Amino acid sequence: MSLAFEQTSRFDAAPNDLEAWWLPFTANRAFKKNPRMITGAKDMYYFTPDGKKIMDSAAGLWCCNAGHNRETIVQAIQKQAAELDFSPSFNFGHPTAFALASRIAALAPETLDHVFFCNSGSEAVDTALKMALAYWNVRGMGSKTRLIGRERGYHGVGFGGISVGGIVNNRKFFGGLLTGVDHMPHTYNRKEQAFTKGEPEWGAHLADELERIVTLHDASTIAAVIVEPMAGSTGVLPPPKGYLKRLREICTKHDILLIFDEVISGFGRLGHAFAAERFGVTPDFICFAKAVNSGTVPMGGVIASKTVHDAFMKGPEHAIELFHGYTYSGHPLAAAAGLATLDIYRDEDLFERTRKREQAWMDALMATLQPLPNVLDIRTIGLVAAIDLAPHADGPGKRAYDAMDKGFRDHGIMIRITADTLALTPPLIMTDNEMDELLDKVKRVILAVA
Ligand code: PXG
Repeated sequence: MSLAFEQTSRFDAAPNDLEAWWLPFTANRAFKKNPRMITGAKDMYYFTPDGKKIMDSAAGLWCCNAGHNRETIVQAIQKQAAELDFSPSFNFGHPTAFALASRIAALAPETLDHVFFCNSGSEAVDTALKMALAYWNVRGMGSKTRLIGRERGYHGVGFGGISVGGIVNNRKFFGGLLTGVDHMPHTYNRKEQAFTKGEPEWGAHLADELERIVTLHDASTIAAVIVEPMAGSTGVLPPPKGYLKRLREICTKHDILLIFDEVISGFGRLGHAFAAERFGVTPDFICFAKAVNSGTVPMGGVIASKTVHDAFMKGPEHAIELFHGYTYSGHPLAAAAGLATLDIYRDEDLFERTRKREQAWMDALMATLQPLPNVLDIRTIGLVAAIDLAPHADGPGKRAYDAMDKGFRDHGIMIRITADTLALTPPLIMTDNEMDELLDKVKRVILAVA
């Protein structure tokens, strides 16, 4: 066989062969036997290859907050690709990323004013953890190395993120993880909190567990605490009233940095630019990703406080201050998409709209879904909801898996699942009629798996 022939055949892999792509966080064998394929999207809907319209109740994966294939975002990406496809961000810069950084800093709480770009939520978490460690180093307090996370926390899939995270299956296969990590308890208690709309009354005292951990390890060994202000992936756990304020107080008292992982809660999901604003608590870092450009081009980042940033800005001016960064940090296409997305959020008042419709969403959701069979709890806040279903006799996860599958095949809706929980996080552009349609579809799906 000639080399030329071999090369042609290797580049001509059969387009419909599903074998090669090992899908992430997916039951691959079941998928490949009976795939759920998507070939198009517009606003609140996906389209299948056979032309079926599927309502997106998940904003993709909590990212397409402006809805799908928005014209101005598409155009911005096309224009940027034609003008500047890539430029290095080590030692060089381009105006679009600077403009986006300024816009993001302006949306963040006042003291958070420096934006470091990366390409995903996992990288954002690694970046914030590394910045926290390096900060104490440059301050001459290199003994502060411990990182404190929380049970049921999700901080992506990097080694830093799974170490501080608290989801057992994401940790147990991957060895010893980072050392020097401890975890606070999660804040969920069904007996005390079931069917709460918004922040539960019960649970603020759990923040005091941080005091116990500080007493155990001593503050001189602790660099940072990382939490999702609203735990998302684990099945939506809104923070108990007063909990985050208490965490902030304890961190401040002991000189420990506080990181909010807002990869899900950032950019409007809870009716504000950031959950920090909603809950009136300012961390030292915010991690973001996903909705920064409505999920169109991979992008993540960390917003750091002036205090942290300025601590690094010393030494000779030609010297690198932070030995960290990614080839695609501030990628022109991602940044252009980000600017166009922030324009949509502003021009369509999407954060405020979400804030104003929160009560109606929570009321309609409880009224429609609480009476249904197998519904053990519903948690809801912002434009988010999680519905816990009773596990099927065939084992945990089966009922929710069936709901996801039947939703897609029979009821025209894409539903995100985790264990036996259905998570609803629709694009913020959802109209009132679409909300009714969404709840009606979810109701049908829950009845179909009863
Ligand atoms: N932090 C948080 C709080 C997240 O929710 C990440 C970090 C990691 O982001 P990347 O971009 O590396 O995946 C996430 C991601 C779900 C779901 O349905 C949630 C995520 C990803 C995929 C699915 O709950 N969150």
